[in-house]
Amino acid sequence: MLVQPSGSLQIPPLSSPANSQPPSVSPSSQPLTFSLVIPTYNESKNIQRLIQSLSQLLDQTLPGDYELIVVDDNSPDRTWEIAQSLVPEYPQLRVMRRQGERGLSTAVIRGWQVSKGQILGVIDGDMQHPPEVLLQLLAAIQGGADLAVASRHVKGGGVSRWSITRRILSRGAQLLGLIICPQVVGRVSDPMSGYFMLRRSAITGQILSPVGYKILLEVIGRGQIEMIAETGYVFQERLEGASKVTWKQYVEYLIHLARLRSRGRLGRLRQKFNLPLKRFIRFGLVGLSGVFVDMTVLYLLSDPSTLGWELTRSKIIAAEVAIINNFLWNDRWTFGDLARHQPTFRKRLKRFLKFNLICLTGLILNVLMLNLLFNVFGLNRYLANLVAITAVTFWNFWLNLKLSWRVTDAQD
Ligand SMILES: Nc1nc2c(ncn2[C@@H]2O[C@H](COP(=O)(O)OP(=O)(O)O)[C@@H](O)[C@H]2O)c(=O)[nH]1
Ligand SMILES: [Mg+2]
Repeated sequence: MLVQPSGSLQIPPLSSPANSQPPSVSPSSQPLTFSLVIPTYNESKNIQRLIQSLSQLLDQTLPGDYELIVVDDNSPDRTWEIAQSLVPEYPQLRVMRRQGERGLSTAVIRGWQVSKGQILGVIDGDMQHPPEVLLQLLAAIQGGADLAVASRHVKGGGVSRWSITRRILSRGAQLLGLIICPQVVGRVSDPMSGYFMLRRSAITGQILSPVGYKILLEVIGRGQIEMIAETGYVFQERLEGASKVTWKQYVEYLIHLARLRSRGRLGRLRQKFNLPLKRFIRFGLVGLSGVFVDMTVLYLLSDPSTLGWELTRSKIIAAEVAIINNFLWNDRWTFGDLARHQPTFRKRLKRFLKFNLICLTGLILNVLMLNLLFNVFGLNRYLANLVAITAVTFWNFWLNLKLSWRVTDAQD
């Protein structure tokens, strides 16, 4: 049984003697190619099947050059004991029974701390992550990626039988993450994934400080990750045991995001104010062109000398034509560099729908603000309108930058 490390959550480099610190680590301290950590809590019914399929796969790809590290938090169902009993049959398996410390993220890090692999990975212990995907992830790292993430949100990915509520909760959490901490959450399509691997050197020496479940956020937030690859996978239904996710994980997720966000604040502020200025000006000019389009269409449809349609109907059409005009220019010009990475029709359509939705919320905000400034604060109506338009332009720009033209730097 592996000895549980203590102290700071830091992954030692392979040459460091700290790595061989636990006396029972292994007979040799030779580095390996790959270490896969399996965090478990009450997975007694799943562990054997998982170890069997992982070993079968890896014995073919990396015979004798990998290790499976089960990190069990002293499960009442004695998962650790069952895992340990499998060691004679699976010599690449190592087991840690953790006591006095609990939690998914720290379990993963403790496992990596005692590992000997140049590539570090994690997979759930409940068979919800299909083992075969492992080989694609490994190949991606060997092909040069620093991080390879199994994703439910790229081609080939999905969830098997999730209720609409669960899907909304999951997407809502992702959206919230994008707003609170876009520089971490926005880098991958599935920031909630618990199935990924990374180059050890990308994270060695960093002091990690995760809260709760989302270890991937921590890796992206604090590691030196340049190239990211993603592979689609379908999140399987649980056949045995039960999920440990409760409302507490949602709260922890928010705390974790806030913590990651507060780092390197100055640098990001600079980025924020320097970089998008050009974009913002373009966005403003495109917005202005939209006003002309809107006016022209409104004239053509509603003026008594032209079609003479009813005003509201004409205005709705005029606004939508202006939105389409703005979207096309923004997609080609303002955010052209970002859009080029995702040129498919589907992605463009998705961007367009998001743009539409954001413009709509902007319009509602505009009307509310105008009313507030005019009726409550007694501002001149045109001045009030100008203030409202300025504020809403910022709102539209920022949300569109973060949501519509957010391009992950991952490659399928
Ligand atoms: N060591 C350890 N593993 C945990 C803990 N909580 C969950 N796990 C394991 O992490 C994996 C994912 O957890 P699960 O509850 O299935 O999450 P879900 O798939 O998102 O519902 C499973 O292998 C769990 O056994 C924990 O506190 N400690
Ligand atoms: Mg699970």
